[in-house]
Amino acid sequence: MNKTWWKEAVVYQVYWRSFNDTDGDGYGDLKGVIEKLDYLKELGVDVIWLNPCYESPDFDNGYDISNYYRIMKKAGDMQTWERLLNEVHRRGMKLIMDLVLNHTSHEHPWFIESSSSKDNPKRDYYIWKDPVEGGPPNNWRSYFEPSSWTFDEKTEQYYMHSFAVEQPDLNWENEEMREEIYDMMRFWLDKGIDGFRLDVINLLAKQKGFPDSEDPASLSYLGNNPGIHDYLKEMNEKVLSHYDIMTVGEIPFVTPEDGLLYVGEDRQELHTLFHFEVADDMPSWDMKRYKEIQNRWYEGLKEKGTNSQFLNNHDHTRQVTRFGNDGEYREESAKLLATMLHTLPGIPYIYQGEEIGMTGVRFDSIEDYQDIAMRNKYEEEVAKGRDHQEVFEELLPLSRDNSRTPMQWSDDENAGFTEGQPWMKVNPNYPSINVKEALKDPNSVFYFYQQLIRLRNENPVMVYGDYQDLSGEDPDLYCYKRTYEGITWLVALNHSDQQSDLARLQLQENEGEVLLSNYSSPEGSVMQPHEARIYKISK
Ligand code: ISL
Repeated sequence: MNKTWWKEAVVYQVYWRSFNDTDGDGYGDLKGVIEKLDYLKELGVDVIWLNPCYESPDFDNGYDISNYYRIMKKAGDMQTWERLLNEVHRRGMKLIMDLVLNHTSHEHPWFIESSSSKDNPKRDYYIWKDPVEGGPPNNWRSYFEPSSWTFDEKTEQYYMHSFAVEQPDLNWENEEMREEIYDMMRFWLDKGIDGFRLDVINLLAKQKGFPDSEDPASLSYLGNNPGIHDYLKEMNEKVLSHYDIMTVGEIPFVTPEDGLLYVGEDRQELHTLFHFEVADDMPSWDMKRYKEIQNRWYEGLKEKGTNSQFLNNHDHTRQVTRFGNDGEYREESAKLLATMLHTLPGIPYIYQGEEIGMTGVRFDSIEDYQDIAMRNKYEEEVAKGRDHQEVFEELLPLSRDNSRTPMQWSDDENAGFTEGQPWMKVNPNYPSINVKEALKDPNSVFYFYQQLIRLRNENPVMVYGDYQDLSGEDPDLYCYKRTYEGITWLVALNHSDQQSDLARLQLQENEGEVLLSNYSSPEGSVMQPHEARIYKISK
């Protein structure tokens, strides 16, 4: 595998609307991101992934774009965005933009024209179908609605939306539309950005003939359809290959074999991907399943493609709550999960607040939750006659709002996020979990992340090393080797609330030097609850 800057990067995801508000409107903004760049530089991250900040009516927090060439007023303006890019580059960091190409907002001029009449020149920029037996063209549901079709009274046809009604899918079979997308991508790349995070990029191609699905709830029929690789090869040939950039595809419903078709270095499509075998399909921690997934993806991509490592983002609740221990061992657990993500094969992603061990929330009422996915699902289930409270309790743990509460900067009001009314309630634990506290405590989760990132910068074994799991079916211990150019590291993780003895794995850890641990005196074979150790075993 050849060496490249993006393989060696640690990426920090800025969900700007919850990051830092400088104008008091209760939403974060781009000026707020600029204000905190020195903080990110101190953490040591290389790349910033900025969630969508293009003009949008904001039904889905910016993932419903109404103008690809303008900045959403809530976030700022183009001049501020350009200052942000310059300030990021001035600090030696890079910026990748989140880009949504599967759908636009229903308020995008293209859709306003397309929906105005059947013979409008832009009609075919979107997916329109006649009713079938007086109803939707097929039985597909969408991520956010019971059906992926909405009837337009004016033109008496249905249009397709893989997500909300307000997010009509683009028709990628239309070459003119594709060329307009490529022009827009060049517009941003020519401004100097360093790449894209491509939203549900494997959904661009639709099943030929739009047949009914045997399992509408699976949604998997929305992705990986014939033609998708043709579109991505064209995008790469016409746009991406002309720039020294990083592209990461958000690619649900794939196994390693399918994933390799998107990110194989011989494929000329994308550089790397997020798969969702954990984030979408493993509701809570399952060590044996996690190891199996990691081992299968390592073998599937080995020497051919690059994976990502993440356990939370703006769509998935905070990892220390969902997959760790956010109570008695919160800091140890946050550090253990970080050690795992930064030493497993793949590019590690840090979601804002993860570096100080921020936790998920449990608000009391559906009124406290803003996310369209949760609100729609709640309405859909209650409409079936189900008990409100039961539905609410069921949706709570995986609600996307869990990870969208404001960044906790200090114990000041609203955690120092805003001087206005925050768009989303702040997690009530902010007085004790915040950046100000973390920067004062040499043993904080923040400084542990800083050490992990520094280790990565200084040791290619973390980036390019082979991987071998040594802990098999052990339900609590996850221990694996990374080897590169004669150097061998052993990572030992005790993901449990009890002590675990490494002796049961017959490892030679006692021959190694402890490079990093989340406990002050890592010694002997007995590991403390949620203890993580990185050993250098041999030159
Ligand atoms: O949110 C999820 C499950 O909780 C994911 O399945 C997510 O909906 C899916 O991965 C697509 O996410 C992306 O596209 C959506 C947008 O709402 C998400 O925020 C974005 O990450 C539509 O653009």
